Amino acid sequence: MTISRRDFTRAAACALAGTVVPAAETVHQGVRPRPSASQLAWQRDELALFLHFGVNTFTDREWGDGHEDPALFDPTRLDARQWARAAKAGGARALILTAKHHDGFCLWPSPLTEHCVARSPWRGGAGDVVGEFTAACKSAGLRAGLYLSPWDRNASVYGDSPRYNDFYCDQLTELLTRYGPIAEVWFDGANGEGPNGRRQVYDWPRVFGLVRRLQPQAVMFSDAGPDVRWCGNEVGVAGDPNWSSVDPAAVPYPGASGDAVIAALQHGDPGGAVWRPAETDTSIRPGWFHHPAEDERVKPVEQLVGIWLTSVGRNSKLLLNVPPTREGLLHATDVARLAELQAHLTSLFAEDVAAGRPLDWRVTGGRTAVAEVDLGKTETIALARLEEDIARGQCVARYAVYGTLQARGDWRELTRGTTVGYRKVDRFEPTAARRVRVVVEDAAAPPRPLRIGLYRGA
Ligand code: FUL
Repeated sequence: MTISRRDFTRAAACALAGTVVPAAETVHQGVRPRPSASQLAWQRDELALFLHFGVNTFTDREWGDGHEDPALFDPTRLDARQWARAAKAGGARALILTAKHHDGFCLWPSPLTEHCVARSPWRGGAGDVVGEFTAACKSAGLRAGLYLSPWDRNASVYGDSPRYNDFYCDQLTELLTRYGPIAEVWFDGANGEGPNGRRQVYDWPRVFGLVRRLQPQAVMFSDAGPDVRWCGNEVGVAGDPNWSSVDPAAVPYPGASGDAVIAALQHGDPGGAVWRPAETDTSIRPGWFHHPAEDERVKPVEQLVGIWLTSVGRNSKLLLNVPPTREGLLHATDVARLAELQAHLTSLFAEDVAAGRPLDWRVTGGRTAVAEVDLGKTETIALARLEEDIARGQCVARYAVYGTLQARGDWRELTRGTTVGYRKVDRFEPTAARRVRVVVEDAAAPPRPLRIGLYRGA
């Protein structure tokens, strides 16, 4: 069996070619793309938790084969409110649950399959993890998202393309009509062959159209969007540069392969006609599912802060996986780590030494500008936070930050970078400065004033 994240056929590409799945926003000729209200809300979440949970949690595997006995699924203390509490304490504003992973086991009672919670002993077969999850999100004021693996190693119709497409759309319909508002629908690019080596050709236009109809405010994630794209790796590092605009032809269908595809996912395209920001998904542990053997291998807070800087701090959103255990709870170590991450970030950004200081903004050319701020006194700074008003699009292509102690001149370069977008955070050697200058050296359009925050970084 071929098992590859990138194992999709050309036919799938053809199915998507020429398809128009309008984003919530219309793209006008000659006007730079901007986010829709849903894409903007998605980005402003900054951090979401990914919850990989299912039969794999009980078999200690990462990819199930679909032959698991549903009786294995029996979390002893499942409490979705504990997941929501930990998410809030970690500063997350949304959660995404694997309603179905590649093994095909459904965490909701689906009349379409035997491979689901209704066949398990949990809550006497009357339980519904998706229901408990969405209710917990709602009461905690968190936005709920669902992952529904296209690849299904249990469904007998998988690989019989039209029949599986019907089955998949019916499953999606259950998920998108029973549980209230769903903020994000996550389509995984991982894919393999069906029984007897049959290849499934997904009807993506139909799938995307169905989501748009049933949950118009939801964003859809996949390698190929349509609303949010994969960042191109699973190690927590968004591209540099990272444009939120893309050329949709560069990644024509979810799971398209090749170096050019990965580069397009990582970097976007300053000339791209469509707004499709990058989501950075990575796990707090080595695996996506909980494995007791990895309880000592939860990433330390310094590493999580680093991941935050290379995702949220690089114009992306961080989708951090924190998998529930066989008890159905997040592990105490992971919960503590989330709270540490939030405490660390809060202290890092506690005091903006540029706050309230007048900012002198000068456009110096068609694509260049200079911003200067007088801090009022000498400050030692080690962190710069730049932000564009992305509701109006993304412009900055290259910038440098300078500091000086003098009333005039003697500018020293503190850091430089490429794109800014929603947020760019740079750490640099702690440096004493009285005045700070941000020079926009290049932009994709006439640059608009940036928000500038400067921090001591301790
Ligand atoms: C991958 C999957 O194969 C992993 O199991 C996990 O769900 C990850 C988020 O995406 O493609």
